[in-house]
Parts: sequence; structure tokens; C-alpha cells
Amino acid sequence: MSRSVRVFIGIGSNLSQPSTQVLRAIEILKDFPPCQYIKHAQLLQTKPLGDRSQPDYVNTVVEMLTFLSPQQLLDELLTLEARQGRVRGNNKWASRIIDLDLLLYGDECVESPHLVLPHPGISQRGFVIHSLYELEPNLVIPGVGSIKSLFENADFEGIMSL
Ligand code: PH2
Ligand code: MG
Ligand code: MG
Repeated sequence: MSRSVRVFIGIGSNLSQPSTQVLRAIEILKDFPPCQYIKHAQLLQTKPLGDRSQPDYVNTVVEMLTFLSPQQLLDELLTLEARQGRVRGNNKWASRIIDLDLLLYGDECVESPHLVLPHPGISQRGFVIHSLYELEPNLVIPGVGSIKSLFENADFEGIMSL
């Protein structure tokens, strides 16, 4: 029997009523048999990173337990994105109806062509740091450091509580 692992999943949307899309994704994850939902951080309205001409995003992070492997969980998240209407094009920065990013899988480090863990964007994204700190202020991110020190040095400009 494998043990369950604590994971953090980043949720984002900037199309088709983003808050509604994020809340819908949270409801789907609450009732998602391979995982046990623990809690989610408050919803944040955030200025777009990358292509600044897109609409604002709504972002949050969900904490869960899972028995799935990192690759299995990633595959399930991609399936949930597609079911919620996400169509993937070639532009990695394009607006999206829903984005489910595997941020952390226990304290595992993975570097495969499809999956990098911890998610390489964590330390550059104030909204992710804000949500992780809210959920688990004692978190340590392997290879990066404590969420507390990231939080103390982060730039939260353009981030608003909803
Ligand atoms: N996701 C992106 C690109 N830019 N900006 C914000 N504010 N929030 C996101 O989730 C986001 C982004 C690609 O995944
Ligand atoms: Mg993504
Ligand atoms: Mg993303």
C-alpha cells in the first residue's frame, strides 16, 4: 500500500466569469475520488503575468491528499481542465477558462519533459506564494526554501482579495 501524499494545486482562470470557473473547479476537486480535499486559500484577483493585455485572473490554491503518482495526478488534472472547457493552443501565455497546476507533490523533486516539481513558477508568482503561505505558513519548498521567507520578500502588487 502506498501512502497518501500532500499536494498543492494552483487554480487560475481569466475567461467566462473567472470566479465562477475557479469555484466550479474547487467543487470538482472536493468530489474527486483519487484525492481527498483538505482546504483552499481565499480567491485572489490578480493582474496577468506574461501577456499583460489579457483580462485579470482569479487564482487560488487547493490542498489535498492523494494516492496517485505525480504523473497520474497531472494526467487527471489535464482531463479535468478539458472537461471544464479548456482548449489548449500553442501559446503558453494565452487566456484560459481554467488552469490546474500541480505546484507541490509532498517534498518530491521531479524533472521530466512533462512535469517539473516543485512548479518552477512558485518563487516568481506573488499570488501563489500568498496562497501557499495562507494554507501552510510552515511549508518548506524543496530546493527553494521556506514559504515564510518567500512571503516576506514577495511582490504582491496587482493582487486583491475577492
Ligand atoms: N497564468 C499564466 C500566465 N499568467 N497571470 C496570473 N495573474 N495568473 C495566472 O494564473 C497566470 C498568469 C499561465 O499559466
Ligand atoms: Mg497550467
Ligand atoms: Mg499556470
